[in-house]
Amino acid sequence: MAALHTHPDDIRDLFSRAMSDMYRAEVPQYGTLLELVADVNAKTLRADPPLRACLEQGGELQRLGVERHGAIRLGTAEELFEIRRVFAVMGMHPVGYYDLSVAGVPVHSTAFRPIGEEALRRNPFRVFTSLLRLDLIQDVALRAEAAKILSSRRILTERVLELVGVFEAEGGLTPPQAEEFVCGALETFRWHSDATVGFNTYRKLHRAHRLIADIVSFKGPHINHLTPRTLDIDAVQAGMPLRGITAKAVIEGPPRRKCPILLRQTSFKALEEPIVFKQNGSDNAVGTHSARFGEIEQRGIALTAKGRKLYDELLASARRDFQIGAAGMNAAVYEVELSEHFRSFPDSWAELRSRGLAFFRYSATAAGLASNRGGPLPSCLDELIADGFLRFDPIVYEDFLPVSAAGIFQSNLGTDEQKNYAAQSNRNQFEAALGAMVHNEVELYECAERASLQRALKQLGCPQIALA
Ligand code: OOG
Ligand code: NI
Repeated sequence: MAALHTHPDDIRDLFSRAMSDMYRAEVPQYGTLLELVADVNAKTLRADPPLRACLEQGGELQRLGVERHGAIRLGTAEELFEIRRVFAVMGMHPVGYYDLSVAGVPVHSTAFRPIGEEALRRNPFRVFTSLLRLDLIQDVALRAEAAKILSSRRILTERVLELVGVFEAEGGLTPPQAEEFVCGALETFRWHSDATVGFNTYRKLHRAHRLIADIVSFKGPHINHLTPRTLDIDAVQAGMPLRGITAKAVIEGPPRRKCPILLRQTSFKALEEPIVFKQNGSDNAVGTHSARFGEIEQRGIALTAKGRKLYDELLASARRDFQIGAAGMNAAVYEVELSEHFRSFPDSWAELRSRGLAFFRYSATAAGLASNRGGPLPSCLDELIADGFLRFDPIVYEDFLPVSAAGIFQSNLGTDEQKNYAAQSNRNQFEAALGAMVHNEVELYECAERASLQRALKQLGCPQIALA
């Protein structure tokens, strides 16, 4: 990238702000949610100075107010391929593979997100991107019809594709090009209240699965939610009804803990929106569709493969022992049950570290740097930490959770729509469509941890420990 180019991180920042403005204008309830989140965050920071200090240390405070993610659903392999190129312009790369078929949702997904530490700090905005799996639709005729409808749409403007070409050839976009790109990209994610199909076709697609109707019936992959970050998701969940927002029954993910792990999420229910269907002879022309909602997330520490295995086991056992009723009955009991099941998951940073369950960012302390100049330091990591020469802070989990994502999908599709597909993860097919391999998220956290440790130990003058 040359100096005259706008940095991809800056293009992403422009894009996430433009998306936020657009979504707030399109979905007023989302604006109400943002106000609630801002209030809760301010109150939490006032009440918890150590938390404030911790966020400050991690460079998190200034990025608290920006949206963390959005989601789209694509119809074809070609669309996924092109969207990868579009996101690359904004420094967003595919991380992780999520098979949602296990939960009865006929899609598989990845998250386009920034990868480097600096990029994440600048603006962490990511887009959970799902690809429809027509192969999971039993009705062969309907499958063919859906494929035909999808094959004739173009979700990107000519100009955006052209600018992607410029980016790839020149290694960047100039500021005016970047602005034009963001403006044009926005068109792809905009809501269209006019369907590209008649009402009867819509109904047929809808009967097969609401998600199929949502993906196939429209001009493009409208952004279906945006998600701000909260420091206290339980407070936001409790606050939603007070502001006239209908919240999903339970918070997805781990229970509330002293040391938050992974990701907790909740959402408000999708809105019923008026749609003008294509007029086809006697085909009825007006109706409604619900797709767009709002979500909130609270992120905790990234877990190692070992930690993640324990999380998956405990969650599965909780869900086996206690199933939440379809209408959201027993939500309070669910929270209690979940906490019970997670008792065996350590809830202190020190133990999460010593048992190799989570990832940390290491740094040399002022005392460590001073001692380094004065003489030899302890020769093992634990001692450096015990003596206060080396500190460790949680690395934030930047990805998604398949069981939680399925819960978010389901609550916005209506709980009566659970369909069971055999688990048939098809990562190869997904990556072939994408035209690239997805990054392995655990490896990214491992690298970040290792790099921080090497840097800190070098500053302390004992780089040999890093390799031990
Ligand atoms: C995506 C649902 C998943 C999340 O945060 O886990 C998701 C969708 O409904 O398209 O956004
Ligand atoms: Ni989401």
